[in-house]
Amino acid sequence: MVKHWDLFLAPYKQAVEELKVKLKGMRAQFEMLGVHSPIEFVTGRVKPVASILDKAQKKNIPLDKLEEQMQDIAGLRMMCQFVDDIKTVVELLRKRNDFEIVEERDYITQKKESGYRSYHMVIRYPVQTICGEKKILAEIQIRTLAMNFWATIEHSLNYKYSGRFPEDIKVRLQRAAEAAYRLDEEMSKIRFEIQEAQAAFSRKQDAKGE
Ligand code: 0O2
Repeated sequence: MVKHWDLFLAPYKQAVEELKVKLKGMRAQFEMLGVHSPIEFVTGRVKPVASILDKAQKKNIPLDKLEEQMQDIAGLRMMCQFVDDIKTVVELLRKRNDFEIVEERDYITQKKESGYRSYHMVIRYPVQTICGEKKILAEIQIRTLAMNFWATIEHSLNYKYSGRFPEDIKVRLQRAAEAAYRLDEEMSKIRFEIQEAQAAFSRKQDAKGE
């Protein structure tokens, strides 16, 4: 018998799979044109049931209101090399007509107290099912590789300490966030040298037929 959660999560799974193909397709198009891709890689996941229940409890979301009130059951991440690429990706997403943008949260100009930086876009995405169209909410997080490195480490520590970090770890994480910010700044300054080197490298690979 299909379980209740499987039924509930099915459209979210479908949305994540479809959006992964579509967003990865954007990168492939840049590659095909032989120009710098603002998208380095794309990942996606459906929030595990235990995390859904956890978040619902923390944010006082009734289980029968998950569809409207939990925006990141379907989650996509787009990683970029440079901070400026994030803007390009956001613009590209705004131009699409296969979903509607519900909300945008800029944690890059307004970083979170933890040190977290990322650009969040909440979308309403239509999933085609055998019972008709179902619109679900999904969250796209757009961030640099450095932002992603920090967030991934912080997320696993958060899990270990259940969000209650010892003071020294909290301070170190904030310092690490500063370092990630400076790394992004430094990389932006030598962006054109990096891109030239990458273009030369890929031309060489193409010539070798790789
Ligand atoms: P998971 O495991 O990634 O799914 P809130 O959760 O209250 O801060 P809200 O309304 O859910 O806020 O929206 P927000 O902050 O735009 O998006 C929440 C998601 O952003 C989180 O999902 C994380 O993925 C990411 N995020 C937000 N703040 C932080 C942070 O300080 N550190 C890290 N590592 N990630 C963050 P979940 O459900 O927390 O977790």
